[in-house]
Amino acid sequence: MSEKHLQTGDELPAYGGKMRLFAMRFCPYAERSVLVLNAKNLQYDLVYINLDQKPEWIFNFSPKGTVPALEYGQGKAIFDSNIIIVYLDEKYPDVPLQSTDPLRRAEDKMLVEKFAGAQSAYYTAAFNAPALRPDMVETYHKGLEMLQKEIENRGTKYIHGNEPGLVDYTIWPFLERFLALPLLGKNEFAIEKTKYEVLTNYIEAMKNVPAVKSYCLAPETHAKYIESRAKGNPDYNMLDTSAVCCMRPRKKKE
Ligand SMILES: N[C@@H](CCC(=O)N[C@@H](CS)C(=O)NCC(=O)O)C(=O)O
Repeated sequence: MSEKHLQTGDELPAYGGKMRLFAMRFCPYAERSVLVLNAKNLQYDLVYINLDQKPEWIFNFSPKGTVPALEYGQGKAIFDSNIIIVYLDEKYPDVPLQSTDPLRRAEDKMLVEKFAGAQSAYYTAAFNAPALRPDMVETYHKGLEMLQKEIENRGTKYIHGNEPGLVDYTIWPFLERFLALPLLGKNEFAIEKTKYEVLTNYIEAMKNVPAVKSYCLAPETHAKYIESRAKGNPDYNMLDTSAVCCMRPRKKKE
């Protein structure tokens, strides 16, 4: 498994007999799939794609050339993070990640929907700062307040329950990236402990979930990637080849 992002002209690696996830290391949607694969202890290969110079073959797996796409059997794939994670949960039920109660599943989906405004505000702040308006910052905080309230009301450690579920793995990749915004001078996006105590505890708990810990990146690392993308030159290959399992960026050897 290489951290290098394959690009136009690069060959599709030989199929190794395991499921393959086509991803981009900094994509929050791809991260959802990685977390669910990890949570279910499934064997898989990861193939990273340069999204600015896409290899031709990505379109065989994902018609729009977006990631994530999951090759579940040789040459056969599904795409879109929400489709992939529900597929994985239903196909591999040993570690169930959704409630058995249809109403709770509906509530989880509504929660993700209500959180979408915060995600959009994040994208504008990170990648299109001149377009950022005060109402977007408000929407961002409304999303965080809603999430905090939901965690409080449910009274469980994670949103799903006493273990994380699909709803947690769907939202987490964005929370992970939100923590980078103050490092980019966007202090109005800080998740202050005084206001967000329950949410902050939740964030700390999520960082320690094994499925998350092995893939999550430090805010400094996200900030560095965001800066490169905002400047129009995303540095897809900025991580050390093996720098996948750390909360902190690796110190370069002097
Ligand atoms: N709704 C999709 C969104 C996926 C998405 O937008 N992925 C981005 C990377 S984070 C992508 O592939 N961008 C390349 C493109 O749009 O051409 C999902 O949930 O999987």
